[in-house]
Amino acid sequence: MSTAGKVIKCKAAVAWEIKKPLVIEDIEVAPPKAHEVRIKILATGICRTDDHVLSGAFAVPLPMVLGHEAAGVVESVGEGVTCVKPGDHVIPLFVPQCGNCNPCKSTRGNLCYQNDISHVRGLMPDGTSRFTCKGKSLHHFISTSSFTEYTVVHENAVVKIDAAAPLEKVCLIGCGFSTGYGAAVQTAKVERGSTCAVFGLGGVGLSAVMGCKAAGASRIFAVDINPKKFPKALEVGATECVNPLDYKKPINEVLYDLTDGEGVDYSLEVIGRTDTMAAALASCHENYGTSVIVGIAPSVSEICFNPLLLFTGRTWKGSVFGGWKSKDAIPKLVSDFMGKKFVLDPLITHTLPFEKINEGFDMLRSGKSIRTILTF
Ligand code: COD
Ligand code: ZN
Repeated sequence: MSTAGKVIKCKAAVAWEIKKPLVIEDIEVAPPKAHEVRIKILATGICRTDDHVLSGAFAVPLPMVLGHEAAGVVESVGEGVTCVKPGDHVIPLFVPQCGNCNPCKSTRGNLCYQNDISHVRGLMPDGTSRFTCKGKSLHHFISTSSFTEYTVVHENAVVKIDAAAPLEKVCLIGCGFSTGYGAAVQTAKVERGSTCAVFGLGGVGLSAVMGCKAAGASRIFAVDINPKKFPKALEVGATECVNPLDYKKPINEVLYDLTDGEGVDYSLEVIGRTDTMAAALASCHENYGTSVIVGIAPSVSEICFNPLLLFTGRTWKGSVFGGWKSKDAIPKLVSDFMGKKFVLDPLITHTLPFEKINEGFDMLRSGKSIRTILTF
């Protein structure tokens, strides 16, 4: 029996409060309105950004259905939707691509004005929610919300992918892989033969290491305070691993020493801390080094740095979703994965049934996992 046009009752992991486990609840998912798409989620990864909400570092309105790194199949579409149809395999886009705003039209940016990241409203573009639980409306998370059996997204925030692609792997192209890999190849524009330092070796940082390698970097320093991350970093392309806790000197001085006083050509901060953002900047070449911020620091924080670091010529940039224009890039990245141009397996350390989502968060927090994929 078709569910199109009807409210679907299903399971979702609801974030009611910060610093509390998610609660698996029965929720109602309304049918998609005009220009919206309802998706049956089949696989979703747990990313640190989801945990930033639960820790309180990333302030958003609650209650909310989190999750933003996912893949699924279209269940039904609202009026006027032409980009996907029921049965299509899709990836939801946490950075939408409307195609009409200045960033979408410019070749220089990818942060579509339809995004719900810069000022999180936690609602569909029309200002309403499609989720309810126990009579209460639940917020959507950064245009996606994937910790649920069914979600509704705007047509600007979903893209069709190759139906042959394994959803439990390519869901990572919806965030972690593309964010890290793109930060290196697109935002930093790492050059062949250059030296790089990647701060933070989670799923996103390891993907940045892969990007540095693919761009032909000759030395890639993998920096983390958890040495258990090092074997994996070496496996995906790092040439040297550095634990800041092994040194008395600040890590930027250590990296200068390791590069004969030059500093690295490119540094990428993939942790989300202001101290490591400043250290990454100070680690790159004084005159032509480029440092890219990939992490988001806690909502209330500010950064203090010596302006001389920039005056002498360094470039400091930020990167959202690896600089990719999401609708254009994701199907191509999926094809590249199918064509074996890069691997995703090293990033996936655990697979769990959706109901065990809180165990997945515990493993991320304890540093045991890189990516846990939840299947439905
Ligand atoms: N020095 C060195 N390494 C550190 C330090 C430190 N002081 N503190 C923590 N680390 C290491 C941890 O041991 C860990 O290995 C790594 O840093 C972080 O990895 P994860 O697994 O916690 O995180 P990821 O890879 O899932 O996500 C990292 C982000 C920076 C992307 C995330 O934290 C973030 O800030 N996201 C917001 C930015 C963004 O683009 N969001 C949109 C969707 S992701
Ligand atoms: Zn993410």
